[in-house]
Formats: sequence, C-alpha cells, structure tokens
Amino acid sequence: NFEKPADAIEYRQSAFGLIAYNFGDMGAMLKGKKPFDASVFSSRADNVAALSKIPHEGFIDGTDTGDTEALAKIWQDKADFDSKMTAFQDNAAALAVAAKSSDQNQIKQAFANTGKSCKGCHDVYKKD
Ligand code: ASC
Repeated sequence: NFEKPADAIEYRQSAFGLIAYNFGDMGAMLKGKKPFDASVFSSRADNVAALSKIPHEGFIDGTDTGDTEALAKIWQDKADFDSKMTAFQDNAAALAVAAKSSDQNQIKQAFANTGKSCKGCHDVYKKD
C-alpha cells in the first residue's frame, strides 16, 4: 500500500508518462514523422500493454487533490472509470497483438482504438 496519497499520485503519473512516450513514438511512426520500424513499434506496443495495467492501482481514495489532474468525478463514477480503464487495457493488449502482424490497416485501427480509450477517459476524468 502507498504510504501517503502523494505516493499513489506519483505512481500513476509515472506510468502515464511512460505510456505517453511509448504511444507518442508509435504515433510518430504511423504518421510518417519517422520511419516505421516494425520491431521498435512492437516493443513499444508491448510496453504500453504492460504499462496500461499500472495506473489503476494509484487511483485510491483521497487522491483527487494535490499535484494531480485527476478530477473528483473519478471517485463519484468509479464503476464507469474502472470500466474505461479496463477497455484501455484491452485495447492496448489488442494493439500489441496487431503490432506483431504485418497488416498496416489492422495496426492503424488498433492504434486508433487505443488512442480513443486515452481520450475518452481524459475528456471526462482529467483536468484540461
Ligand atoms: C497521446 C497522449 C494522449 C493520447 C490522446 C489520444 O499520445 O499523450 O493523451 O495520445 O491524445 O487521443
């Protein structure tokens, strides 16, 4: 268990930062901002799939204040938040599978689904 609320906040933020970096690099490849490297893309997708399972544990009660962009609404609608987090994890797992195929359309679709999971949750539960 976390010793103090700030530790839980830092824990989840650390994972989100790593997710953003890995996901952002995948986006750069898909948008042609850098060459597509199937092996790098796949390991980034594996990273995101593993990292997607980390943040949820940090959303403990009493962590809607302090150095966080998390809105109190998370804890008011916890079941919906939880299901959105699970959907993100499922999409990230599917993206990791798609990344091992050579089907660019499948990869792009799986990437878009995962991005929608990020945004869908941020729109409702994250300060802008
Ligand atoms: C990112 C990032 C997000 C998501 C989101 C997807 O790279 O940092 O929060 O993608 O913008 O729509």
